[in-house]
Amino acid sequence: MYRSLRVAVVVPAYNESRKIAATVETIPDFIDHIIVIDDCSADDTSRRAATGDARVEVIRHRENRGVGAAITTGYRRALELSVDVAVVMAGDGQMDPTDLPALLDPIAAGDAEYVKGNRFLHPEIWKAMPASRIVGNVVLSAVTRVTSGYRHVFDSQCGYTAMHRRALERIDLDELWTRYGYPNDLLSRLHVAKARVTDVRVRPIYGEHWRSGINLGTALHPIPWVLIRSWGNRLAAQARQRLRA
Ligand SMILES: Nc1nc2c(ncn2[C@@H]2O[C@H](COP(=O)(O)OP(=O)(O)O)[C@@H](O)[C@H]2O)c(=O)[nH]1
Ligand SMILES: [Mg+2]
Repeated sequence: MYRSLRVAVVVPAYNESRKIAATVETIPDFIDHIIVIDDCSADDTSRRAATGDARVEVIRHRENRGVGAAITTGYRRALELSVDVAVVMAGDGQMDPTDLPALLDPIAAGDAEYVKGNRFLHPEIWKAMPASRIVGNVVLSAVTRVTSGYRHVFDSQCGYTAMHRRALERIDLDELWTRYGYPNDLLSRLHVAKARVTDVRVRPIYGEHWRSGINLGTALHPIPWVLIRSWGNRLAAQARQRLRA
């Protein structure tokens, strides 16, 4: 429990056998459930995720479906468990568990329904985040302000987030984009659902061995297409809302 909220942490993991146990072990005691989704890894991610901690549950996809699909599976399980908040934390140790209270406080205070990390609010960003990532992220964040409708949010690619069940229930999880680009798509859908969204400062972590499935290739294709699709979907859904009103 965190300030009377029951909280699940959803951990998408794909070939994270080196990092997953350490990620799970650092999740603080006030978290009630840890849902690891092994997205059909070729290594022993599932086995290593089961650290013996009674809060941990490992769900394995029978085929690789992408990070967005893995998070969707975790969100569904969180809804089944009737938690108040579902947090997403990557399985690669790039998110600092000491930032969890910062993510949860605006929800506990009733100020937001979706809180996302913003590494650009942290002074270490310029040293920690590789230059190519900064450039790509600034471009995608600026475009996502337009496509999502949330003009005040930045660092759209930060996957460290917390969502209240009330917002989660208003999103059609079947429709969510399943691969890279999902956080941008989710933001557009949250805007249609009229969710209150806020950014909080989180620490950027790029360890010595960091790697990512995102490269110039994914940044150019398919992410721009996902953004255009999300933008179109949002404008169409909001036009329908206005017609009904
Ligand atoms: N690359 C990749 N990562 C996945 C997939 N499914 C789940 N993930 C997890 O999603 C998280 C974020 O992925 P990552 O490639 O590190 O993205 P980045 O940190 O945003 O650059 C990691 O914990 C991955 O293990 C998948 O199909 N591909
Ligand atoms: Mg990563």
